[in-house]
Amino acid sequence: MRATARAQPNIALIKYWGKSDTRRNLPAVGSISITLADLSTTMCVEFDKALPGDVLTVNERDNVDMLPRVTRCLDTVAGEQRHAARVVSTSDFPIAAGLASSASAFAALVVAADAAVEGGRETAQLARLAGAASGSAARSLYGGFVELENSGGDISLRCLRPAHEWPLRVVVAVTTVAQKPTSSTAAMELSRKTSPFFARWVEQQEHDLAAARTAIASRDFSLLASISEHNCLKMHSVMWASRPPVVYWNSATLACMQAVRELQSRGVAVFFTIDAGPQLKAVCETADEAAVRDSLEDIDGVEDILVSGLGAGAARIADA
Ligand code: 2P0
Repeated sequence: MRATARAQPNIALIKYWGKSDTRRNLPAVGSISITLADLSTTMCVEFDKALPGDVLTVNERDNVDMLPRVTRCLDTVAGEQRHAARVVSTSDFPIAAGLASSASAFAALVVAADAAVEGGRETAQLARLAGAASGSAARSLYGGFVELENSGGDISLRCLRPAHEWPLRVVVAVTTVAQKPTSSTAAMELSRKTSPFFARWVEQQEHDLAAARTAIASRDFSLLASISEHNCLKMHSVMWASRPPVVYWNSATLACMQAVRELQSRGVAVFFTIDAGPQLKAVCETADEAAVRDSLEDIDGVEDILVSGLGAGAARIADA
């Protein structure tokens, strides 16, 4: 009753922000993401009848904060009558800092837990279970360019294009690894309840999804760049206009945006996106990776640069 899985975080280009059903954790909008290849979370789940309760270790430390969410997720995969579980999670990148660590963590968790109980579920079912735990996690079950749709009360996912067909690169400028001040879950609810822009955000999402689908189908980098940046800035405008406002950026985030603008004015094929955290993710063509990296790494306040290609979805791996 033990299994290990590995999953990669994903970066949304057309963002999920806001829920239509908080109890079932259903998103108010569809989203499109890219799954990364070179950052990952490895999750080992072992059900053990000798254990008095679930235990969670994250990066070699006991973690009680995330334990209730992990317990709920394990209940949905293995049933509430299951044995308690020993869960060991290891991520090779900063967690809870706007780098989508909950996506890779919950994607890996459902795959490992299902394998540990020999559940034999299809990827689509595993994605629904991961999405119920963390909306963005559903997308990490798939590789490449992934669309998540909220179709009549349930989510469905599909791969729009596998990674090898359009091998873009992602350069992440890490501006702080401090944990974020407001969780995405709380900030989304604040946006829905108080932001005057929230309804317009939801209304316009179908347009942005359609444009991104077209861009991905035709590998049109400039169309993907313009719709992704616009969608990202709209999401942050919704947050900024919430009461109290939710601002995840710092001055280095803005300096990185400016650097991307300068690269673009020199003809470099690059665009930025920013999630619920202060890191800037620059997406570029392979040939431009070095120029993007060189430009971002010298900016004051940039603590680290992570680079990744696009990769595959979550999968079971051999136990350590
Ligand atoms: C996304 N984010 O599409 C958006 C963009 C952050 C900004 O999905 O409440 O951890 O657990 O469903 O998945 C982060 O939110 O939220 C997120 P819950 P999750 O990637």
